[in-house]
Amino acid sequence: MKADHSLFISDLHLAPDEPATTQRFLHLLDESDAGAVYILGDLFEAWPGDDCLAEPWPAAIAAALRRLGERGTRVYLLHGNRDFLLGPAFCEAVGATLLADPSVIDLHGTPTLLLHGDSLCTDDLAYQQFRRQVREPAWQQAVLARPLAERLVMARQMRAQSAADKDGKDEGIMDVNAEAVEAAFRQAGCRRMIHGHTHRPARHLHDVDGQTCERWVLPDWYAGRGGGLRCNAHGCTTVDCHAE
Ligand code: LP5
Ligand code: MN
Repeated sequence: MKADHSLFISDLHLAPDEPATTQRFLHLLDESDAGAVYILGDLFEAWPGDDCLAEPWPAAIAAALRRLGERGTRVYLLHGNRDFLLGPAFCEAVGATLLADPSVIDLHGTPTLLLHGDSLCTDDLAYQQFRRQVREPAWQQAVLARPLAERLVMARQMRAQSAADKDGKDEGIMDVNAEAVEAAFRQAGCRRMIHGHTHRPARHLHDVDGQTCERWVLPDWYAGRGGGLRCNAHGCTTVDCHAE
């Protein structure tokens, strides 16, 4: 019987050339006795399509998540802005359920809104335009029809372009927009939200129409950092997975 708590993580940005981060992630999975693990986007640094599961490294990550499921933990995934091409083959290999972004879940009795977080960064107009394009089914089909090697080159070009664009952006526009946060709370009709993406871990309180709402921002796993959020019927507490 699994413990009655859930674990939330995001922004691991796993990549084969960062084996220490992968090890910390696998260790967290091995140690976890959560009833459910929610991965709220950007599990991978870049996901070029599920056909990369033919390669050993992505297959090993999928297998580790599958073992977690076999030990009785339910696994849920949301797309991030780096792994929006995660598809049915990956979910099937893992035994995971893909959740829409946004989704409201009943988290041990508290309705809770889950998002990756990028949709809340509405001041970043260039990013929102990019997001709309890459979430178009027709764009995704056309891209997935290209050979994997070509997609890997495109992913590198996109990363380079994104890094260059970010250099010229004000830090403020790369954070969530307060009105977008309030609108998301109102639309979901709940008072707790969990998201990642901004790499600014914190617990924020928002006043929405006179009600206090709680917004948890998950940490990224870059540069030896890492962690998540553990929630049960009594509330949520942060989990530290920094390198020792
Ligand atoms: O990711 P990060 O932290 O650097 O910045 C994000 C926003 N950028 C993105 C772009 C992604 O990093 C691109 C990587 C995708 C990898 C997987 C794709 C696999 C597809 C393979 C097949 C094609 O999400 C950044 C935000 C920032 O978060 C903070 O919120 O500001 O937004 C941008 O930088 C948007 C840019 O301004 C515009 C997008 C640049 C990409 C344009 C591609 C052009 C060249 C492509 C050639 C094929
Ligand atoms: Mn992200």
